[in-house]
Formats: sequence, C-alpha cells, structure tokens
Amino acid sequence: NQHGSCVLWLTGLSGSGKSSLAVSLERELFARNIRSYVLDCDNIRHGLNKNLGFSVEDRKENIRRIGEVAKLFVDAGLFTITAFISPFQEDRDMVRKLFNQDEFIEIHVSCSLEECEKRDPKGLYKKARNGEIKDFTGISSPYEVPANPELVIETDKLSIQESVDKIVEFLQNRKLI
Ligand code: GGZ
Repeated sequence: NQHGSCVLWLTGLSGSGKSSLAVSLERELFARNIRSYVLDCDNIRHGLNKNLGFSVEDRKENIRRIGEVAKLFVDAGLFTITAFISPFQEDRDMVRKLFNQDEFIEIHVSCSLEECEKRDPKGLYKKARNGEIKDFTGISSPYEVPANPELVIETDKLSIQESVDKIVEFLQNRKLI
C-alpha cells in the first residue's frame, strides 16, 4: 500500500514482554510522526472478545477477530501493533493470509519459559502450576515457536530500547518508514 502501514504481529509467551515492547514501539513511531495503534488484551479481550476464553477453539477465534480488526486498521493507514500470545502456527498463518506479503510482519518475542516464570508479574504462572488456571500457555497448553518469523527479538538478552531499535531498523530496511 502507499502509506507503508502494516501490522507488527508480536507473538510470545505470557510475560515475554510483548505489551511493554508494543507501547515503547508506539512511542518511538510517534516521535517519528508515524501514527500507530496497539491492540492488546486490555482493549480486545475486555471488549470485542470478552465472550472468549483460552480453549484452542476460543484462541483461534480470538486471533481471527484480531486479524480482521488489524486488517481494517492497516487499510485505514495505521501501523498496527498486536500483542497477543497467539500460540498456534496455524492461527498466525491464517492471519498472514489476510494481508499482502509486505504488510504482515511476524515478530517472535522470544524469552525462555524459565525467565517468564521468574518474572511472573501477575502471579499467573504460579496459579497455573498450582492448577488454579488450566490451559495456561507454556505450562498446560502449547506454545508453537514461529517457523518463519520476519524477526526474532530476544527480550531475555536485549533491553527494551535495543529491541525497539531492531524493529525500527527492520522497517527502515523494508522502506516502510
Ligand atoms: C494464557 C492467559 C490464560 C491462559 C489468562 N493462557 O500475561 P497476561 O495474562 O497479561 O497475558 C495473558 C493473556 C493472554 O491472552 P491472549 O489473547 O494474548 O492469548 S491468545 O493469543 O492465546 O488467545 C495472560 C492472560 O491472558 N491469561 N488465562 N490460560 N494466558
């Protein structure tokens, strides 16, 4: 498309740093006069998708709807940053098919389960280990590592700023910004 708008699809475990990275990236793009919008649990699972849980089927529907919303935003000319676990390759591939080749940028926000579990900002891993939360990604539900992501960001090795810089560099190389 003409405006360079695209979807930056962050995928990774709970606690891997997707939301923090999304917000920092939004700020960086804003500083460069590029309008972007972050879709995350707060504005999607609490609203449009509040009837969905964490079964395989519900996650699929969650991701399908987010993909469709992201497509509308990209059509409207926005850089769209999504921050969802999106654990299944098949679901991410389904979303990829909604976009032109250069419009869908899959970014694996990579962080070891050990590190995510150590961070455990909301105590969810602890609850999952105790069996208080079922089907928890990484513990009792699978996370399928992206087979062919455009980018891998190792948040257990890079600072947030280094991670943002890496994504910005990618966008510049692709002539999207
Ligand atoms: C994974 C869960 C679960 C289960 C609640 N499994 O770290 P958080 O808390 O703030 O982010 C997680 C969020 C995951 O929602 P997504 O829409 O990103 O998931 S998916 O893409 O798989 O549909 C976590 C919280 O919801 N959460 N229960 N069972 N994460």
